[in-house]
Amino acid sequence: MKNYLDIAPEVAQALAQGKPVVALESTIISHGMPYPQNVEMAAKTEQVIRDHGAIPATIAIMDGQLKVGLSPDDIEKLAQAGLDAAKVSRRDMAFIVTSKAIGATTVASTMIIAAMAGIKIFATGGIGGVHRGAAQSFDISADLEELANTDVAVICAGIKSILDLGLTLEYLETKGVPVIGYQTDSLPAFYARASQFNVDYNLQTPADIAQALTAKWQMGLSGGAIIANPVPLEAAMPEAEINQYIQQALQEAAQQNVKGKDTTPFLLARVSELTKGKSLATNIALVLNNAKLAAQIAIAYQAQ
Ligand code: PSU
Ligand code: MN
Repeated sequence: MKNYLDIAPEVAQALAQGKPVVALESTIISHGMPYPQNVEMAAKTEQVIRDHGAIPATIAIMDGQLKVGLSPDDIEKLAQAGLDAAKVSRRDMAFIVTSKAIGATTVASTMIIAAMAGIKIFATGGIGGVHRGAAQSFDISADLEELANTDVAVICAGIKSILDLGLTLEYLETKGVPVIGYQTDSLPAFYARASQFNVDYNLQTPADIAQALTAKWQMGLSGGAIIANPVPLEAAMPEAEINQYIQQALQEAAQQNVKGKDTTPFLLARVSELTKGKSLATNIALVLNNAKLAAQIAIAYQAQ
C-alpha cells in the first residue's frame, strides 16, 4: 500500500533518532503573504528553528506526494505560485495528490500530515476559527475540527480579530481543545498582545507546556492544543488602528461577496494593503517568535 508520504531524509533521520522536529504550514507562504516577503519569511522561520536546536519540516503537497520537509527550490516554487497554488484543507487532500497540483497546506491539513509523519509540534502565525457573522454564513474553519481530532500542538499568536474570538473559544471548549497562553492570561489577538478574552491555562515555560501535552496524550485524550504566544512587544500594532482596517476589509469582503476558502486570504491581503505593509512586518515577527517557542517546546517534549 502506498502511504503517499515523502519525508525529507533530514527529517526522517531526526524522527528516527528522537530529535525535536517542528512542522510548518505552507498556506501562510502562498496565500498568507506576498512574494518575495513570503519566501524570505519561510527561510527565516526554518533558520530560527535550527538556531534553537530543532529540525524544521515545512509541509506541502507536490508531485502527488504529501511532502514533509521542503527544499529551498520547493519553497520558492510555492511562494511564486501564490494564489495559483491550491489551498488544501482536509477535504481537498486526495484530489490534489491525484491531480499532482501544487497544494499549500492549511493548519488543518498540515496537522494531518504532521501526525502521519510522527511530528507533534507545529508552528504558524494564526489559525482559522469561527468567522464573524458565522451564525449566517456558517463559516467555521476546518482547522478547529482538526484541532479537535488530531494529536498535534499548534503554536500561534492567538486568534486574529478578522475572526470572532469569543465564538472560536466556545467552539474549542465544546471540542475539548485546550488554549494555553505562554506567559499570558489574556488570549493574544495576533497583531495585539492581548484581547478581552482569557486563555484556559497560563503556562510559564516550554517544559511546563511539554509536560501538559505529554500528560494529555498519554492519558489517551486525543486531539490538539493551541499554544498562544503573544506577538513581541516591539512588533505589536495599536489595537484601534488595526481594528479599523479589519472592519474595512470585512465590509469589502461582504460587498464583493467573497465566500468560503477565499475569505481568509482576501482579508489577510486587504489588511496588509490597508496598513501599507505594517501588518505584514508584524505578521513576520510573530511567526519567527512562534518558531522559536515551538523549537523550545519540541526539545522539552522529546526530553520527557
Ligand atoms: N490566519 C492567519 N494567517 C494565515 C492563515 C490564517 O493569520 O495564513 C491561513 C492558515 O493556513 C489557516 C487558514 O489554516 O488560513 C485558514 O483558512 P480558513 O479560514 O479558510 O479555514
Ligand atoms: Mn472558511
